[in-house]
Amino acid sequence: MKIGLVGKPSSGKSTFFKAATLIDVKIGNFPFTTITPNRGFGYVRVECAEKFFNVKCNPRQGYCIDGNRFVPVELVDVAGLVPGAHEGRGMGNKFLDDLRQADCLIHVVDASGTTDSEGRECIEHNPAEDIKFLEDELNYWFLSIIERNWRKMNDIKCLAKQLSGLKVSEKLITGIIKKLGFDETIKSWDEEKRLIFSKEVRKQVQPILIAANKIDKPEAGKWVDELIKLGAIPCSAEAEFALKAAAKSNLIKYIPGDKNFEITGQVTEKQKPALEKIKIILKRFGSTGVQKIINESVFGVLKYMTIFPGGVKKLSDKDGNVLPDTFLMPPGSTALDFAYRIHEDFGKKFITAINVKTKQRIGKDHLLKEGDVIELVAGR
Ligand SMILES: Nc1nc2c(ncn2[C@@H]2O[C@H](COP(=O)(O)OP(=O)(O)OP(=O)(O)O)[C@@H](O)[C@H]2O)c(=O)[nH]1
Ligand SMILES: [Mg+2]
Repeated sequence: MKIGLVGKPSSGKSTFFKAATLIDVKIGNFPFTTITPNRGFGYVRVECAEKFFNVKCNPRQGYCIDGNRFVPVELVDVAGLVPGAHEGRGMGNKFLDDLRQADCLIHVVDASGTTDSEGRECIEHNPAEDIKFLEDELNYWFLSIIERNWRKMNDIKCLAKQLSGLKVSEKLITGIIKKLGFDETIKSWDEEKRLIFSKEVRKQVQPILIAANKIDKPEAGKWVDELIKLGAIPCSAEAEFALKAAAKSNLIKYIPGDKNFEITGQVTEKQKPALEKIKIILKRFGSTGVQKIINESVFGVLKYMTIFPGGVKKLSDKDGNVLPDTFLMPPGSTALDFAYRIHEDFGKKFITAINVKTKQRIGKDHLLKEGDVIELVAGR
């Protein structure tokens, strides 16, 4: 599972990345602070199966606080994109190749409207305008990949090969052609048709979720409601980072994604007003938004689910770690898919599986659901 952070310069992509991963990356109030991409792990927050079984888990990856399991997802933070990038403006869009493997994109928008379309400080810029331009640039990026070697592209098979780096299959292409009512002889498509096709491919392989960032700035008040209407989730990457840092120094107890925090340490006079300010944001928006956005990408947009391997007799591995693993599985995954995901041998030698929560036997075609704990029974 990989999520890409995109947006114009200075919208707060690296701050979002830092708040999610706690990796100390470069942040700056000038365009193109990030040039080479930052990669790291953020987390989705799910209900841990430890609650159901009344045990305490020992996660091998991620962590668990009070029954809230944090499951790693890879995040990639790239350079800022400006209007006309596909024609080489700004940093161009070649760096988007770093995002080829992303399953979903989070578009970080500066909801305060205090940076222009190129990321320079300004007084008033309507952030809703950024949504359209970014989609356009991404669509043109897809078009450029599709059009590479276009002259040699004879059929759907060739096209699928060209797009395999974007996880585009022949089946997906055929489905899109059917949906658009296009001719299967791709050679006959003119530029307009190629762009329409690119848009649809982009929408299906890299859906976008909009993060309306910097809601802690008073200027955001003017724009945030409109952005929410356009489907954005409000957030303050800066507030999320501040809370995580304070929690790390034992000043507060804060579970990422919560609507509140508790002061547990010696807060200085300087820290007090900053924490008070964050409290107001949490009260108004329900959370800092960062966790909500990562969860929404994985579970809302991509509709993935968290599955725990386990056993009816034993929930631990050979070293005694309780519920050590979690797997994020795509929608429509079956017990057999899960077996293959754990190990090819489990898939090949699948006999049956057991839903550990209900103790019911399930067949290979049984559809899994969020939070399932699955025991696999495989032959030798
Ligand atoms: N008030 C406030 N400022 C923020 C927030 N997120 C980012 N910023 C500020 O916005 C500026 C740009 O932040 P970056 O995270 O470097 O932005 P970026 O999108 O990675 O920028 P490029 O790498 O240049 O594309 C910095 O001055 C940050 O401190 C936020 O949630 N609230
Ligand atoms: Mg950056």
